Amino acid sequence: MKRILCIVLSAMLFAGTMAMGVSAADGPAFKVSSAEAAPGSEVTLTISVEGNTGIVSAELNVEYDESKLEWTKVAKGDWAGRWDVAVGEAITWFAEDPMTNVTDNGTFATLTFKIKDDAEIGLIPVTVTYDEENVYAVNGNSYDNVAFEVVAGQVQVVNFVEGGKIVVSSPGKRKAVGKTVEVPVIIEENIGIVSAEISVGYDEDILELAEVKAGDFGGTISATGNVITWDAEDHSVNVTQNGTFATLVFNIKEMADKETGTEVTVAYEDDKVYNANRINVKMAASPGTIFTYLRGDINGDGRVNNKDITVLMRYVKYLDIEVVEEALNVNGDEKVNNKDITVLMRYVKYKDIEIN
Ligand SMILES: [Ca+2]
Ligand SMILES: [Ca+2]
Repeated sequence: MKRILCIVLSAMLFAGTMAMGVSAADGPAFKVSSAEAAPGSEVTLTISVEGNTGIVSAELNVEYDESKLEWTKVAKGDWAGRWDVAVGEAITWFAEDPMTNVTDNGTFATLTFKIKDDAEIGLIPVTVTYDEENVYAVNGNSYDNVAFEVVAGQVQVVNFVEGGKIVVSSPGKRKAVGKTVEVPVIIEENIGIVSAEISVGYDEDILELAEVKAGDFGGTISATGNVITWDAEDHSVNVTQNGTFATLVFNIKEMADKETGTEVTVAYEDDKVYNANRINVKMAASPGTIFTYLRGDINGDGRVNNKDITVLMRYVKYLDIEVVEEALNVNGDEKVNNKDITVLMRYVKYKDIEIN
């Protein structure tokens, strides 16, 4: 009998998508909502009433696949009256006043299920059934059955969970061509991972990835080319901390666009970031931007020449001209003053010293 019911339900579900919109408008319906989650997690579904023409009682049986779902909680809905709700039992409601039909729509009950750890990826139908004698309205002294359509819901079992962010930091200041820049890759709002393989993207004409330093996540971390691989010490225990995952050290080879800088991105394949249950973790990834400058290029035109000396002289005297601030302190001491002008003059003319 149960097997037959299952087949009938599957068929209903198949036709469900097309029939759904129509059914609600046509007349009274019990509608089960749908949800999506990974094995091991909980989902909450509602049984709602639509198109109610008036009833004084309803008793619904919850139908689901017990090999894939574990029913963990049930809560009564919005209506006043007498309720009898318990996990694994039929949900029973009687109107407060047996003489007055309730015509409200809305939530009849809320069901919580845990998706079993070994549930396969796919759809699990969840629906309700009722004995026609158990859903009825009052008409004077007679209690008449009311036919409700049932719209099944479903739990979509997926192999991923969403949460957390991988953020590439952006250095606050412009960095000089020829020097190195450290770019921390930060994990925020971590929902728990045990392994991550992340590739770093950057403009190879401008940057060269010189080194990847381990962050604060413990376990083992290594880098091959632009791919960083991290594994927790124990693959059965999620690491949920936040903070620096790794620090990228780049050599700056060339000037980046003065206005837009150069981007450093992170990306990963779906199955390369996962948690202790071997469920993929989908994290948002956001890039960082590095702005660069040429040492001695005070006016930011991409060349180092006499104009920079003039602009620096004017800046030191009048402070009334736009400059590349990071380039001003030519000799690298504490101040921007005449000494910087002198050093820049020598640098432009003879190129026989290092400048900042
Ligand atoms: Ca210049
Ligand atoms: Ca100085």
